[in-house]
Formats: sequence, structure tokens, C-alpha cells
Amino acid sequence: MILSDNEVTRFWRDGFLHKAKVIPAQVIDAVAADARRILPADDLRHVNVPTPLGIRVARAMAASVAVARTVTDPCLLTAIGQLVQSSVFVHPRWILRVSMPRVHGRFSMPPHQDFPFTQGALDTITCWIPLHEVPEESSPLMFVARSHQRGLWPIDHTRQRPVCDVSALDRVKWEVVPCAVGDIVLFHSLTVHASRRATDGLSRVSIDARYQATHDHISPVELTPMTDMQDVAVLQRDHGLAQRAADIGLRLRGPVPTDVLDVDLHESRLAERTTPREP
Ligand SMILES: O=C(O)CCC(=O)C(=O)O
Repeated sequence: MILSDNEVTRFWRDGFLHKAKVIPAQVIDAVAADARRILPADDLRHVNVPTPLGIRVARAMAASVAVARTVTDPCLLTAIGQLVQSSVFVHPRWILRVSMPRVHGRFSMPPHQDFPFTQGALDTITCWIPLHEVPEESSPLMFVARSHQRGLWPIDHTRQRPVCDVSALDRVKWEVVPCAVGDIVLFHSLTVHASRRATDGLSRVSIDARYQATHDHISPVELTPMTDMQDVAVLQRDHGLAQRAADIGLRLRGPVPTDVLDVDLHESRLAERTTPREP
């Protein structure tokens, strides 16, 4: 067992859980080495990845075997299995995310729930894994505890992506979660979360991946690997980056049902799935 009974209960009560020292240092080191090879900088904290290059980098990094190993780390899968009380399916759309420092605002990533993006299983769990220490000033994740118990929060329809309407979050209390190397943060698909704007002027590099029970619903989009080997080739050609011909290294675990649930879920289903569970 990786998680204690108390941690499992806390996850279902709060909608998120910070767990220290889960991923071995050498596993993170291997990802960082791959990232330095693919990204256009030696120092990950000074990496500069403007959009749309960022999308190419994310796809290229998805081809990294080291990233695939990290998101399928046995300790991690055991921990998530404890939460969903099932064998675990790893969504093949993990992301190596470079969060660039911003000058204005409170957030780096605006407040959102993952469910409008992933759909499928309500009990989809995101695991967030930093590649370096992330203190308060380096854009840590922040959460509205227990927000997953309230189903879907109002969405800001003026934005291109389904992020939360911040006016609905006026009075909420945010819990900021600084991390050390090897730590993970797990959160539910309905937990409202964001990342704090970095105040150290540096980039922050992390992995996020999604998991669910093998028997639960999944949206077909979530079955499409993020990896695009063509993006690796374009990066190499346009940016003179080192040769990287990694195997995709996906480990799909299934079978999973592939029907889609609409965002407007029936309230009783939400209540049933988000009631805090006893361990
Ligand atoms: O890394 C970040 O800044 C945000 C990550 C996030 O929101 C997510 O993985 O859903």
C-alpha cells in the first residue's frame, strides 16, 4: 500500500492529495535529461517555449520513454488503484508542461476543472509531477478543497477553453501546494484547481497525466495519444535540436468502455460519484 487509509479518505473528502516521495529521483532525472535534449535550453528553469512551439514540444515530449515510465511508475499506479479501487487505465495523453512566468495576474493556469476537458469517467484522477522543487514562488498548483463535491462549477463562456467563471470563485479559499522532487499531487476531475503565477521569473516544468478505473466510461478523445512523431521531426528541423527517435512507450491498460458522457450530467449521478467514500 502506498497511501494510508487516512490519505485515501482525505483524497475523497478534499478532492486532492499531496503525497511526498513517491517517484524515485532517478526516474525524474531521466525525464529531465530527455526534456533538456528536446527543449531548446540546457536549464529547464530558463526554458523559453512560446506558443505554438509549446504544443510541438508537449507532443514531442510525449514520445519520451522516460516520461512514459514515470506516468506508469508502479508506485503511482498502486496509489491510484487504491483510490479508484480497481485496476487502473492510464490515459495516453500525458503532458510535459512548461509553464512560462507571467507578468500579470494571480494565476499561471486559470481556475478550471479537468472534467469538461476529459469527459468520460467522473472519477478520472490527474497526477501532477514536478521535475524540480516547486516552492510557493515557482507556480505551484492551488486547489479549492471539496469543490469536487459540488459538481460542475460555472464556466466562463467568453473564453476559448472551458475554464471556470472566476466570479463564482470570489469567496473561495485556495490551498497552495508547494512540492519537492519526487512528490506527486493527485486530484479529482471535478476539483477546481489552478496554478499560482510564478514570482521568481523562472519557468516551471511538470508532467500531468490522467487515470481511471479500467471498467469506467472514457471519451474517445482521451484514447488518442498526444504523441506526434512528426512534431519531433519538425522540432529537430526548425530548431536544430538533438536527434530523438524514442519509441512511443505507451502502455495502454484496458479494456475500457468508450462511450461519452455529456458535460450536463444528471445531478444524481454526480452526487453518487462524488460522495466522499469510506476507505
Ligand atoms: O501545471 C499547471 O500549471 C496546471 C496543470 C493542470 O491544471 C492540470 O494538469 O489539469
